[in-house]
Amino acid sequence: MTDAGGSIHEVADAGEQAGHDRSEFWTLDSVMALFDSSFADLLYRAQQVHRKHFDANSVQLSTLLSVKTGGCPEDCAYCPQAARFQTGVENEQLMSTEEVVSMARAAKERGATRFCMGAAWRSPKQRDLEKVSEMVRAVKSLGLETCATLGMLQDGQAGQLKTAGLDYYNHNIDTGADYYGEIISTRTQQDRYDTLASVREAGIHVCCGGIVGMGESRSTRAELITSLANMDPYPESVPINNLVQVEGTPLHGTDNIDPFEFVRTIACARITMPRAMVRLSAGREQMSDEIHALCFLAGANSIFYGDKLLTTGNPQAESDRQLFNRLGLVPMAAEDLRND
Ligand code: SAM
Ligand code: DTB
Ligand code: SF4
Repeated sequence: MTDAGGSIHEVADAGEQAGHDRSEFWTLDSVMALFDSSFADLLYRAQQVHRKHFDANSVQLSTLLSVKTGGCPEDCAYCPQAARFQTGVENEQLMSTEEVVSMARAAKERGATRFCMGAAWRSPKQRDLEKVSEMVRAVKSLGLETCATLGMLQDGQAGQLKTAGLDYYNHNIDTGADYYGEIISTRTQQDRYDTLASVREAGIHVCCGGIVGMGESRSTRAELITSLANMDPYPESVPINNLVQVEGTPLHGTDNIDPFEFVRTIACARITMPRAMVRLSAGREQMSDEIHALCFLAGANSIFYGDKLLTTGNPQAESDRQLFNRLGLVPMAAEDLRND
């Protein structure tokens, strides 16, 4: 044990017992104690929690597609799709349902069980929401789980997506409240919580996480995890992104996060949100096989699978298959996914 003494075990048990229906309240100090514990203690604890709730050798595969790329009016300092930054990302129109379905079919054939459609919008216009609803309906009918990330939703829009068959809505709080203003000025974190509340109310599963490696402190990372874990209930899916640095964005040139600190962030997410799918998200292309393996040991049980994220690269599907073989990991079968 480390200086954190028994506290790492006590705080972890509290969250674990909370199950998924009743969220335990996590203090920033208790999450900081997790971050500050020794790497071995933290990973041991994360594995105990992981193995209690999941098959630790099974990883869920989600494929992303940018259905509307570029030209976004927001100013998220990490994002290559913000119109105000010169990043070379072309501004494209909303894709047709036929194109989306053919990409979804290919993703399913490669083994993905969830298909996530992303749009570079501050919030969707009503006529665009209707088009995306049509895409959701078509993708769902292929037997895939559906996810969308379209920005802030107005009254009634989440309900429409639910009716179309949307299983998950991705909307990230991105970073700790103390650092949020350094990253985005065109919408507040409260705006994000409001959208998340309407998603919950509509009965859609919440996919909500953040980005690390944006120059934030450990305490900001702990604050991000604390805020996610204290949502009641906490999100069903928690994407942990490592900043993909894109030339032309304000965050290009930021010091990279220590890879072990990234692994610690995954472990803290697993311990505080025991039943969530913790997704090792953006940044895998820049990550070694060894750090991938540590992330899986730390409780990550989902990845974005396929050669592209939204506008940036992701490892080739074949190289992920090889990594899975080397580690004895298997893709999570569709029938093992939640069906509530
Ligand atoms: N426009 C919508 C929104 O922001 O809610 C949906 C698409 S947006 C690209 C989805 C998420 O991708 C962001 O919330 C952010 O967490 C993540 N993201 C965007 N650019 C990233 C980057 N360069 N590195 C890591 N994650 C990124
Ligand atoms: C999430 O948390 N990460 C994904 C998904 N949700 C939509 C997006 C990552 C985007 C990385 C930068 C890009 O490819 O444009
Ligand atoms: Fe727009 Fe989303 Fe990128 Fe922010 S993260 S600039 S809202 S596409």
